[in-house]
Amino acid sequence: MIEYSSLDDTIVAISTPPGVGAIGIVRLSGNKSLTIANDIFRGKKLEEQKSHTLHFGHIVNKDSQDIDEVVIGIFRAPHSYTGEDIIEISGHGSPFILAQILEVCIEAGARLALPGEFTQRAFLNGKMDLVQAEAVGDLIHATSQASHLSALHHLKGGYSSELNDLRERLIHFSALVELELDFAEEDVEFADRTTFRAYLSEISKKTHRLLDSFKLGNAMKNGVSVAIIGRPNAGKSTLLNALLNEERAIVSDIAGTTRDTIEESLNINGYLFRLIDTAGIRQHTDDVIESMGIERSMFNARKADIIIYVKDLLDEEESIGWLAPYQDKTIEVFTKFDIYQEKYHDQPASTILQSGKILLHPNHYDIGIQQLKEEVFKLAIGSSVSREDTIVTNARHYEALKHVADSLNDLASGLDNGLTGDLLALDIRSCLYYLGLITGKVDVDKDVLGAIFSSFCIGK
Ligand SMILES: Nc1nc2c(ncn2[C@@H]2O[C@H](COP(=O)(O)OP(=O)(O)OP(=O)(O)O)[C@@H](O)[C@H]2O)c(=O)[nH]1
Ligand SMILES: [Mg+2]
Repeated sequence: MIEYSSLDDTIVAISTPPGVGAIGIVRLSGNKSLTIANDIFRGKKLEEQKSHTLHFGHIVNKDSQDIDEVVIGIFRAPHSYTGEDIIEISGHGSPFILAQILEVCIEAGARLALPGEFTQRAFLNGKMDLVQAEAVGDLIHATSQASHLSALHHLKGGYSSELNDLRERLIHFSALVELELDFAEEDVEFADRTTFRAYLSEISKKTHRLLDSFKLGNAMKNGVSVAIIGRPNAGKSTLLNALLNEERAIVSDIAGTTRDTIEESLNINGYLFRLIDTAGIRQHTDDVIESMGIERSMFNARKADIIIYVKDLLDEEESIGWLAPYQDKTIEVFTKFDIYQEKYHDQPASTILQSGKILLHPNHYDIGIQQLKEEVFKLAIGSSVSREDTIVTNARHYEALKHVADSLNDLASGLDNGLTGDLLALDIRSCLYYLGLITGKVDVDKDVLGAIFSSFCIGK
């Protein structure tokens, strides 16, 4: 875990990813950035240059030997990402050269940055709140259009301003209640209880909307896991391949073909879905490897956000009873309708198809697959929360919001029961505290900060 570091040091890191590239960037932040850069740079005197300017020159080692031809960018405090003096050295993108530039920066007095330390400084220097800092991490790790858009919305401060609005209105009421306490003997009421009660219902509704959005937020950020489950030979791997539109899994008429789980990503309407093909589940098997695969399938089914249960229409055996508790997250798909029709003389699909179930026919597989994608999307994302709304994507925020909802509840019943001002003030404070935890307006535990920033990459 990252140490809560001192802001006095000047930190340095390679900010571009490891490996060979056209250019690579070494970044310095801190009050000695300009002096350090000046010491190792042959070109204009950097300390005399204006902010937001670029300068061509050479980086040299302590024996004055050239390391690289570079362009240096100057961003002076407070108008920089971290709020401190920042120097960006753009050199040639060779890991060897960049490591040497890093080394001379350290020799000249910089310290190697910890993961996320640049962003941590931006937070500590008040350039962004905690929600925005976390959004930077989410932006870097965004893997789909949905996660990208939501991280951007958080980074721009949309979410923060919504939370701050809630906080400010609570603070206003809290101030009035506290004022009443100062005039306790006079029995005055500055804070209008009826207005406040109405306002409480409003913020409680907002909080619950944010809490509800977490299902979608989690799906945006981490993707939705979809386990493809069914008996051996039902056509699970065939279905996976069709969804992915590539021959990813081995398909054969031998039962037990898939033995280990196969995981692949699929993008539906800009959201990431993680499809997991599993070994066919049958109750009795003596094959040790197969039974291990089956156990894993059951585990995946339990863990998955959504289950696609694949059933061969000709398979007479009972469907798998243990899936019953997961009915709400299960979509049933029938396969081998072509063989079924042959056997039962062109039975129309309507005779076996009930609503909400999907039939795959090899002659128009595409239609069934499209329908299945829509069902999966509907089940996972739903339509309760619009994408334009603020969406909670972070488990830490979700936990804090649950506490906010609880303390709002306590406050409301306190008001309804005519609780005295001093006790109301306590509940308001608890509510404000949990709201403040999300944006970092109150002192956030150092370990929590450490955990947040250590998940960033070095150089960010
Ligand atoms: N006729 C017909 N054959 C199908 C259909 N779907 C799958 N198959 C065939 O059924 C056999 C089994 O398909 P797989 O996709 O390997 O089945 P699985 O469920 O992955 O099987 P395991 O991995 O053994 O659990 C293959 O020969 C497929 O070509 C279908 O709709 N109609
Ligand atoms: Mg298979």
